[in-house]
Amino acid sequence: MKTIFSGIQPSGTITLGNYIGAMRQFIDLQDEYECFFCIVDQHAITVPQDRLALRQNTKSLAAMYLAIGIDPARSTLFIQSEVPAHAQAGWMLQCVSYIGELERMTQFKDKSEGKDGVSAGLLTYPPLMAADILLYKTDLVPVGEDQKQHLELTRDLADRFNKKFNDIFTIPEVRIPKVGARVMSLQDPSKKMSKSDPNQKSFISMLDDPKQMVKKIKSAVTDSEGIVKYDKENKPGVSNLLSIYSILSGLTIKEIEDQYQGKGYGDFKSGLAEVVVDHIKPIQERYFTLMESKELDEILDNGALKANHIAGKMLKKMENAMGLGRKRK
Ligand code: ATP
Ligand code: LTN
Repeated sequence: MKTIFSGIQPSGTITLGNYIGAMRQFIDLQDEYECFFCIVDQHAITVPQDRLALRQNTKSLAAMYLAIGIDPARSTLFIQSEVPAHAQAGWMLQCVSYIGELERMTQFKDKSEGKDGVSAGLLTYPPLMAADILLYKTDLVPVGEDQKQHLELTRDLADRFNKKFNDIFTIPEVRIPKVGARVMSLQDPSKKMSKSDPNQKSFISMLDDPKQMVKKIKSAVTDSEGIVKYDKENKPGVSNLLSIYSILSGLTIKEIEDQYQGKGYGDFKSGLAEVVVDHIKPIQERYFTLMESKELDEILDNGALKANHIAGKMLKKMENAMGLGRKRK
């Protein structure tokens, strides 16, 4: 069986963008692959986090993974900081990374631009991500469009390590969904929807109450034309809403355009709000039950146990390849 690895940062509440771009694809993949899903809390601390909020977001993300349909009997769900091999392997991969290539990462540029006191961790974020992936001999990494560049770097680092030291890493492939790989902000459709956006109206959180979701959709930026039509260049706001509608309802864009022909954005937005609420409500119900249960800790304990075992073996191979410590089997 081939292996899948993906990670999400507990840097806020999961948005509809994270769900559509990444998490939604995880569910079906569980049938065909051995899957590892990680809560990457060490990546989250590359920007300032409140201690209590980080803990809460970590637990909440674990419950959300399960609520959307991750099955702990088939997939391994764990917290990155509970598997020390990630940070150890991340360090080794930092030592085979070049500063120049890290500075070229657009996520680094976006998150550091105009900021004082940018952490070194923000720059060395990608080799830690490469460690996450490479420790599990991952074949495929399902992510949203914004992570493509990090995946390319991961492949370069794996290849460089294999050639320089020993041929131990599998070179992973990226898997980006055909539709919904980049859900845009509701307030600025030129920017991706992001859970750490300070403007709450720009994203729909998977935990927003239905009234909030309706309100946010109603105030989403569109244009003055009043025609429901997909045109990414000239009508980015409407096109973004159409994509969300299509993905969650299963209708084609054309079917939705036909349905709202001659109607204004008011009707279209009401229809979309209904689709979004109907889709998210059952997920929220499962989420709240899980947050109350003891099951969550047990699942994370088991996940960490399994991940430590597998990652520990690859870490030893890496140390042997680089000559760290004494030779071990
Ligand atoms: P942050 O705002 O803290 O950077 P984020 O919302 O961008 O967080 P991540 O934790 O970095 O989310 O990403 C989790 C997964 O969701 C990744 O696979 C990423 O590609 C995907 N993703 C994030 N935002 C979007 C989006 N707007 N559309 C589609 N996929 C997305
Ligand atoms: N960088 C990713 C989160 C992430 C990840 C990973 C995704 C960390 N490690 C390993 C896939 C595989 C992000 O910001 N979305």
